[in-house]
Amino acid sequence: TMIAADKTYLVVGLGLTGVSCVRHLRNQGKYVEAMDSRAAPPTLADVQSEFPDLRIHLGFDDTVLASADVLVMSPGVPLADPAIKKALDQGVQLSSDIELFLSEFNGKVIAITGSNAKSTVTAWLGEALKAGGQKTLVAGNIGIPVLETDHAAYDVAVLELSSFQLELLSRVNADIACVLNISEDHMDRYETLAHYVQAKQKIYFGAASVLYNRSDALTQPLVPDHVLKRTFASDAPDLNHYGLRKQDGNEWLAQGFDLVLPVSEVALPGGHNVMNALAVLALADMAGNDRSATLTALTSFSGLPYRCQAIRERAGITFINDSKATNVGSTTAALEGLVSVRGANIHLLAGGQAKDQDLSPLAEVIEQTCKQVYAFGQDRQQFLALTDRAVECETLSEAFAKANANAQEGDIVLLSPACASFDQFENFEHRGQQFNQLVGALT
Ligand code: UMA
Ligand code: ADP
Repeated sequence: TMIAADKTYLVVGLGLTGVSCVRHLRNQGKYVEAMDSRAAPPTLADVQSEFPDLRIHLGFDDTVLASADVLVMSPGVPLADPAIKKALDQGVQLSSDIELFLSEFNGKVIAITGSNAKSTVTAWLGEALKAGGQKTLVAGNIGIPVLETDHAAYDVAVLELSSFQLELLSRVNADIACVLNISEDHMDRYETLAHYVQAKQKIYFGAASVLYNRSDALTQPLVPDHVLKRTFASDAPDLNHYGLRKQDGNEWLAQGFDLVLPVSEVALPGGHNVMNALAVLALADMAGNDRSATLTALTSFSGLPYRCQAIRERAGITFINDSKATNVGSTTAALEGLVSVRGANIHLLAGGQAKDQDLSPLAEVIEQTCKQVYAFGQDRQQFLALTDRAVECETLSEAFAKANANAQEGDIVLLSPACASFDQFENFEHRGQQFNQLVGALT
């Protein structure tokens, strides 16, 4: 007798996402093959030992792509890749880990994107919801593939979604969707800023409620009237919305006219983190979280590593690790936040892969905040062209040695590269670890 053949799922990309997809689909008894564009993806040996009978195709192959029923795409593979595009044009179905997750998960979904602050807000909100007694899954672009854990065990999922992950979805149908902010990033993958914004805006498709940044027009959703809308920004808020209010010389996080928490009690430093705290407050309220649990999280969260993290003070010099700053917006936030507390005495280590972004907005803030810039990595010439305060270095360790030699008591040595790390490191964590080792080795 004939057995109706099940669909063939072709997992494209063998990074964290791809491996989680292979595992998940196999657990469900699906027929899976895998493909990676690289001759030797770094995970290959591990994947082969975990799935000895998995067919793995190295190099994109038009015939294999066309004969699959579903492509389960990884975010690091551009949909515009000619081989992928051809298969999709021929009618092969598009899917992804996030799409599979959304189709299976029964709990509440809170979806968060933005050019910066995604991971911080996602993790912070996760803490607030857990403190409020909700079984909370925190996953996505933050570094935990959504299919990695058994999602049946959770009431609510807080998902950090990148523009690459959003591109792979049609309707997200989130209970709450949020775009935190938009500034230029990933211009090596997008033709224009408008294409990047369009990918971010997909997060609002089908949402029951939305939160956006009312001082950032690009975050504003085009959604039907019945969708509940809340906003946050640093100005005084209208009824039900979130912002800052002054009373008796003190600044407060506020909802409408209600003062909620003094800004001085927010756990993380810097004006950008006050905005992040407002977003967490708003999202937690929208999720029906207990307010006192939210306040506990807002005042006690210890932050994530490699985001403007003070590592050490030695001989009066403070070393700060902001390796996660991979674009102009995040480096600007670090420089502006630090200058407001410590003055214009920053030695900035920057460089790597500039991803075709326009670095020119950095010129002025560097003038106002930095004593010197130490430009390293692949696109260092772009920093040297930007400011006469920049000196050329090949590597991070050379940049660090020069900065440390020049820094005086009261100065800050800041790693905030405004670039991706992939020219000289595995990822931003690896770059951050190297900075910490250099700091730790100082005697
Ligand atoms: N690659 C190939 N060929 C392939 C597949 C991948 O060359 O066939 C390359 C990609 O170009 C990329 C690298 O391999 O340089 C990793 O890509 P991937 O899609 O395999 O990545 P994963 O390991 O699955 O990790 C992804 C996210 N990575 C990217 O979007 C590039 C991780 O975000 C995320 O944490 C993880 O899924 C879990 O959801 C990282 C990231 O850099 C932190 N994200 C970008 C950002 O935040 O700016 C968007
Ligand atoms: P993402 O996940 O979007 O990359 P992170 O929370 O990991 O966001 O932070 C990335 C970088 O952006 C860090 O350098 C951090 O200090 C900076 N950052 C955090 N919040 C903001 C904000 N509201 N505006 C600008 N930069 C921010």
